[in-house]
Amino acid sequence: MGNFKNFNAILCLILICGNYVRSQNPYVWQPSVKSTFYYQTGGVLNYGVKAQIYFIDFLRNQSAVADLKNSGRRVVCNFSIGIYERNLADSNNIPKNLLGNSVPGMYQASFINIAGYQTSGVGSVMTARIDLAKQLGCDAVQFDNYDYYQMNSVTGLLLNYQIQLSYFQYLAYYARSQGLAVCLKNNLSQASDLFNSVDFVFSDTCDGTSASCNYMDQYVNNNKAAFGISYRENYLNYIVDQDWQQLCVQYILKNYSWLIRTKSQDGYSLRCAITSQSNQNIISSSSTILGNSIAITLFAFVIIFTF
Ligand SMILES: *[C@@H]1O[C@H](CO)[C@@H](O)[C@H](O)[C@H]1NC(C)=O
Ligand SMILES: *[C@@H]1O[C@H](CO)[C@@H](O)[C@H](O)[C@H]1NC(C)=O
Ligand SMILES: *[C@@H]1O[C@H](CO)[C@@H](O)[C@H](O)[C@H]1NC(C)=O
Ligand SMILES: CC(=O)N[C@H]1CO[C@H](CO)[C@@H](O)[C@@H]1O
Repeated sequence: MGNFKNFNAILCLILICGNYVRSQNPYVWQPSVKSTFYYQTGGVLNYGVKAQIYFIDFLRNQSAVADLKNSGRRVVCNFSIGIYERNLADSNNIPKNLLGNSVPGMYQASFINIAGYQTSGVGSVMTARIDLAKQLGCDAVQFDNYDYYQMNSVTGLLLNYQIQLSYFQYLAYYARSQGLAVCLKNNLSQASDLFNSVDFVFSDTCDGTSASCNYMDQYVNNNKAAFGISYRENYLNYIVDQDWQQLCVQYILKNYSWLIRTKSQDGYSLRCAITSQSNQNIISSSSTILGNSIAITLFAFVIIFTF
């Protein structure tokens, strides 16, 4: 009997059960580890990047989804679930009595009280956004700007770990039931608890030595892709200040998919990647902009990048 059970468990692993454990809908897309991606948070979308996956602000450029899909890209549709932004088509659907303080450094944005999301009206605004993402053809949703449970003095709200976790899980479950994959953005302190609720992970806050990056290891080790960005002050520093190369090597060895870019949306990004050249020890970093290429030797590796 014991053996029979084990046999079933093994069959289950080999066949489909992994998918059932992973999600409510076994047909959601899951990016493979080390997929190439491009991420742009504002400005005019750079449409010409050679990347398998685009992360975009889909509520502000809905036509981009179909255009990117038609060119063979996968599209991750990003939107805020924890802040109110005045200039969106559905902004007025968020009840004003749920707004906390203004978000420092963000134009006309306020924190939303997510406690009671199932009855307060916030949950339904967000599930409607998920419905729109599905209708437009997004492959995945990325929930942004919600990880504030340790910032009650800033938000003016009374949030806690459990409220935030349950809100995310509720929306993730809904997205997957609609056939969309779910990306966890930042907030890596809940990464373990959210592991079964999401399909891949993204961070632009863990940089280099930050211990929070290590939360991503659990994902890659279980075939869930980890994407990230490290920001550098300006483009020239890519060449002058070579610390990004060490970051690249570190992330390549961890099988993360990583970009180094400027904070301003000027389109310059470097991609950390392994070349498929004959020499497997060659590690290269290539920018998302095609053009001239330069090779730099770093340690035992050759770093190649183009811009
Ligand atoms: C996602 O949306 C939020 C809120 O609009 C924004 O701050 C962030 O930069 C966006 N990221 C992308 C990839 O569009
Ligand atoms: C919206 O996306 C299209 C690609 O579909 C792009 O050509 C256009 O520049 C984008 N608009 C903005 C404001 O980014
Ligand atoms: C990275 O992926 C390769 C297979 O592509 C694997 O052999 C290696 O162990 C992985 N490294 C880590 C740190 O997971
Ligand atoms: C608890 C925790 O680690 N929260 C972090 C979530 O991510 C944001 C960045 O998006 C950090 O500022 C928080 O410290």
